[in-house]
Amino acid sequence: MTNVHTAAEPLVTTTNDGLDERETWSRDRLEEFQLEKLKWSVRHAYENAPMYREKFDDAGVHPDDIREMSDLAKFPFTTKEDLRRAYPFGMFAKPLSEIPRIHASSGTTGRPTVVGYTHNDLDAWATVVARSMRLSGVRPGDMVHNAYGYGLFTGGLGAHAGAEKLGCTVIPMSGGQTDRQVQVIRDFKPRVICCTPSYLLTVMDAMRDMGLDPADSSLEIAILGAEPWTEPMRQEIEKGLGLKATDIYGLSEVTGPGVSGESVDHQQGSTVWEDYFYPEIVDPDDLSRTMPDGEQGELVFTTLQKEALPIIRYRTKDLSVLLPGDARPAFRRMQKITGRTDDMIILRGVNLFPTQIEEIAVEIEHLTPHFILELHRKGRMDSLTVKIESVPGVPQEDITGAAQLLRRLIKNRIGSTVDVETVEPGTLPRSQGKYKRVYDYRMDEADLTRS
Ligand code: DLL
Repeated sequence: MTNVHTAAEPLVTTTNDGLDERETWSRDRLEEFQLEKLKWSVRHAYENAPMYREKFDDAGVHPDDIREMSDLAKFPFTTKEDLRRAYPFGMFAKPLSEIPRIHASSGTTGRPTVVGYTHNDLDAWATVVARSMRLSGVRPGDMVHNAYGYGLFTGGLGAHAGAEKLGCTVIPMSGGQTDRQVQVIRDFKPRVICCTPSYLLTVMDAMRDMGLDPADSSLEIAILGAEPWTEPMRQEIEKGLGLKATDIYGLSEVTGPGVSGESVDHQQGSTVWEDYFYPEIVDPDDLSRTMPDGEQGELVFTTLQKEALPIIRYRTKDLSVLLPGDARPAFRRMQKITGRTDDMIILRGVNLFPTQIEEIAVEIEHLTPHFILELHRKGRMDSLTVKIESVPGVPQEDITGAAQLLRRLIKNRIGSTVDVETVEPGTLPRSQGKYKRVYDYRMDEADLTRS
């Protein structure tokens, strides 16, 4: 047994097979720990972050009200807007002198949200990423090609620290310069790649363009996240590269990648590191309703040990379901994210998520997984065009047939009538990180119609 230093609970024992002791706890032991840490975290937020004191006072709640985990539901939510209002450092519960690192997430609109970490927070973050990677089949001594972006985005440095902590050799590639990435994979022969699923498609295409068969690469494990992706996409990636693809989830407001990670043996949703992040599922249409495990809703997280930026009941806007543990029985899993409440497209009254289109598109022969969605407004009617690349070298009549099939399957399975436009291979923008799939021109066109 060796001792490893981690966050607020300073010493965690590591058993010889590399699991830290908490990973082997019973549910009861974990719940006891969670309650103790929740009390600490709520009090820490109240006493050191004025926004929380104000919020809790307004809601008539106090840290003393936490007697059991279910008391958390009495506390108000935290939102991205709270962080934006506090821009840049207003929600920090520690002075900057104790914060060696900041990150920020740009979001699609408005000010970025800025997050900070103490040394203990950074260590805790590395611990959860290391656990996630281990669960994905990565072992000390493996070489890890890290193509998550380094910088303000948490992906690059987060995955990097976790892989180092696990005892791997890290290639700090960051995103972009895809031809160079392919060369490095060919020459250094990493076993593991970390990047967004859409960027891995870009890398696969680049391999093919360079005359290489992606299945011949040294890669055996891909740890993919930062954006929604579907089971058919997993199969496409696994088949193309001849590897196992696992999911990693996280968000900067809660820590970064590693809030949960998926077991390579099960590939059935990712294990939430509940000793650091307490998950709840709430009904997005009635936030006062906490949903039981097994039911879908919006994920909400409370940090249990974070020092620099404690987060109480953060509304992620991500839709998921909490499930019983698999590889780490005490820790619940979350089902793969199907979409964000923000990404939901309402097309003439029918709700749809880009992932539903991905699921169908990836299965159709002669079409590639490269597609974007364009929303237009024609008069009073909204319309959705799926622009999708065809496979190189396929005769036009087969491409037309594939486009018709896609249109029909979307109508049958989702209930929406869409336009499908196939485009030449290689003409849509390629992902360099998080892929922007939806282009919404409806507001511009509504303005044009009015003027
Ligand atoms: O994307 C952290 C991360 C980096 C996770 C690398 C995994 C790998 P943000 O930039 O703050 O942080 O974006 C967080 O990305 O609320 C989800 O909507 C989405 N997201 C993250 N991981 C997944 C995933 C990072 N595995 C937002 N599946 C989250 C689906 C994901 N969506």
